Amino acid sequence: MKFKEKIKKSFVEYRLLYYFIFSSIINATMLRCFTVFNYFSLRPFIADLGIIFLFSALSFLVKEKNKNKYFLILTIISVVMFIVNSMYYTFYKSFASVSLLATSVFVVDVGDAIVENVVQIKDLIFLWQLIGLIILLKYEKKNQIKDKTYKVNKKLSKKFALGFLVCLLIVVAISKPSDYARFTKEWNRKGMVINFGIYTFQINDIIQSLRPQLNNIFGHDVAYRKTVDFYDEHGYESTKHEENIFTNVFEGKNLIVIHAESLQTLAMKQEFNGKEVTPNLNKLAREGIFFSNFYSQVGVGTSSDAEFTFSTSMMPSSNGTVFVNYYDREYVTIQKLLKEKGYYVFSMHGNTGSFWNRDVMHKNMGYDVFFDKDHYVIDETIGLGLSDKSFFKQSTEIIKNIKDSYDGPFYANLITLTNHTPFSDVDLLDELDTTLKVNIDGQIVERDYIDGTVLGNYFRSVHYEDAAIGEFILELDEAGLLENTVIVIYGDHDARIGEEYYNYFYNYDPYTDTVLNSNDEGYILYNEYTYELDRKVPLIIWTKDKEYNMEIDTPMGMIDVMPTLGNMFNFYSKYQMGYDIFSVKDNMVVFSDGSYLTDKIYYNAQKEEQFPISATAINEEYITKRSEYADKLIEISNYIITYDLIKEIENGRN
Ligand code: GP9
Ligand code: MN
Repeated sequence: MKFKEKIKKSFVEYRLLYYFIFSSIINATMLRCFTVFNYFSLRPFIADLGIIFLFSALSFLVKEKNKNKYFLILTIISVVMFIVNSMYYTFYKSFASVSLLATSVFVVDVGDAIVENVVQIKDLIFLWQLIGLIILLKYEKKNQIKDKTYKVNKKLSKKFALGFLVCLLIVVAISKPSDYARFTKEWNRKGMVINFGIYTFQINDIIQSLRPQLNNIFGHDVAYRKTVDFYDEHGYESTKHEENIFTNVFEGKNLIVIHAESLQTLAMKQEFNGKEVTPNLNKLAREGIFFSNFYSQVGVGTSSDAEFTFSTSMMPSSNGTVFVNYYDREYVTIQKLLKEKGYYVFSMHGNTGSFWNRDVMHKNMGYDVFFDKDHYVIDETIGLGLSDKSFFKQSTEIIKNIKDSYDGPFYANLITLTNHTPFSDVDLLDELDTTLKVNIDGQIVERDYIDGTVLGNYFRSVHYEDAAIGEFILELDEAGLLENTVIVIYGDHDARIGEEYYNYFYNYDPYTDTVLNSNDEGYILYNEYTYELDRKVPLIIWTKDKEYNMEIDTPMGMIDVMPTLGNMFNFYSKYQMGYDIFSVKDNMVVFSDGSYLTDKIYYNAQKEEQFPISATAINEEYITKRSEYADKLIEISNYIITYDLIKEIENGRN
C-alpha cells in the first residue's frame, strides 16, 4: 500500500487520537500567538508536541471503557488552562499559577471588572477543541465506528513514548543552561512559556507550587544559609547610618499614607482643553517631593503586593500572594517600627475587610485597627464600593477622633477604591472633556478620539480620584490634622490598560482622524518597553509644614520607600531589601518577573532583551551582574516569606 494510502487509513482508524494530537497542538500554539507572540518558535512547539505524545502514549494503556473519559478529562483540563491563561495574560501580562487558586476567591468580588475588562472572544476561542471532541465521540457512537484508539496497545504506547523522548532530546539540545534556571524561578512564568510552551510551564508550575510544602523539609537549611549570607554580603547595616539632608527630618510627625488605586504617573502629565487631569496631585507634587521615576513592583497580588512591599521593603511572593498564602509569617513592618516609637497605627478601606484577607493580614502587619467597610456609612457607591469622596470625608472624622483621644503621633494608611478597573461607572463621575479640537480649513473640528474607551474612562476616573484627594487634604486641614503631619501618596500599580490603547492615544492624528505609524512624520515609538516604562506610578511626600519643591527622577521601587521614610522618621528594619533613595548610588528597580530598570537600561528577563534608557554603552558584565542580583533579591525575599525566616533569625536558630 502506498505511503499516502497508509496515512489516510491511519487517520480514519485512529481519528480520536489524531484529533487529540492536532487539536492540542493547535490550541497550545494559538495561546502562544495570542500572548507572547512567538509564532514560529521551534522549541516551545516541540516541547508542547512532546507532552502531547506523552499523554498519547498513556492513552494506549487506558482500558477501552475509560478511553472516552480519559480524552474528555484531558481536553477539559487543557481548554480550561488555555482560557484561564489567555484571560490572565490580558490582565497581568503573565501566566496563571495553580498557587493562585486560593487568591481566586477575590476574583468573584471584582468579577464584573474582570468580565467587562478582561474576558474577550480570543479567550473563548479555545473551546472549539472540547466541542469538536464531543461531536466526534457522538458521531463515532451514532455510527458504531470502532476507532482503533480504543484498543490497549502497548506497542503504540512505546512508540509515542519514544516520540516524547525524541522531542525532549531536541529541546535539551537547543536549550542553554540559563533556560533551565527558569524551571525553579516561579517568577519566570512568561519566560517558561516562551521557551518551553504552555504544557511544560503548567506541569512545572504544579511541581513548583508544591515545592514550599516539599522543601520545608528539604530546602529549609539552604534557604536559611543563603538568606543570612545575602544580608551579610549586602551589608544593609551600612546604609542605616548614611546621613543625608532628610535624616530624621520627620521624626515624631504624624504620617498619613494614601494608597491610590491604579494611579499612574502618565495621568498626571495629561491636560485636555487646558484642564489638568490631576490638578490636586500636581500641586502636591510641585510643593512636596515628587518621585517621577517610581514603580510599584507588584506581582499577582496587585493592591496587596503594593501594601506588603511598601510596609516591609521586600519583594512580593512569586508563589501565590503574601496576604493570602503567607499571612501568618513574621514580618518587620513600618507599622510595627512606628508603634515601637509610640505611634497609634491604623488602616482604612471602604471595601469588605476580607478582601485580600486584609482583616487577618493587617493585624499581622501591626495595625492597631483596620477600619473596613463595616465602619463606614455606604452612602455613595461607585465601581467596587464606597466612593473615595465619601470614604475620605468619613475617614477624616475617624482620624480626628483618634487624634483627640490619643496624645502620641499616629500613622494612618488609607486605601482608595473608586479608580479601579474597568473604570466603567463614569456616569457617576465628574465630567472631563477629552475631545481634541483642531482647525481644519478654517473649521473647528472636534475629535472624540478616546471618549468612551477604557483609556478615556480611566482619565476621567483618575480625575475623580484626584478631586477626592484634593477634598481630603482640605478636610484634614479644616480638622487641624495637617499640622505636624506628613502626607505620602503612592499609586499601587498601573491600570492594566493594553498597550494598543496607549499607542493609539500617543499617535492619534486629529487632522486626518487616523493613527500615525512608524513611517509617518511625528510618529512616537510605542512598544512593549515604552509601555513598561509607562507603568510607573507616582510617589509624593508632602507636608504643610514646609515646601520642598523637589522632583527625584532616580529609578526607584516600592521596595525603597521603607528605607527612605525610615531615614526621615528614624526607624530601620535590618531585613529591608531596598535603599534610602537619598543615599543609594546606581539604584535599580527589580520587577516581580526578574526584569529590571536602571538609569541606563530596561532589561526584560523573560526575553533576555534590553531597551536603552541612556546613551551610555554597557557591557555584558553590567547585565550579568544585575540579572544575578535581581534573581537573588527575588529568591531571598521568597525564602524569607516561604520559610518564615525572620521569626527563625529573630528567635535564634535552634
Ligand atoms: C480591593 C482593592 C482593589 O479592596 O484594594 O484591589 P486590586 O484589585 O487593585 O488588587
Ligand atoms: Mn489596586
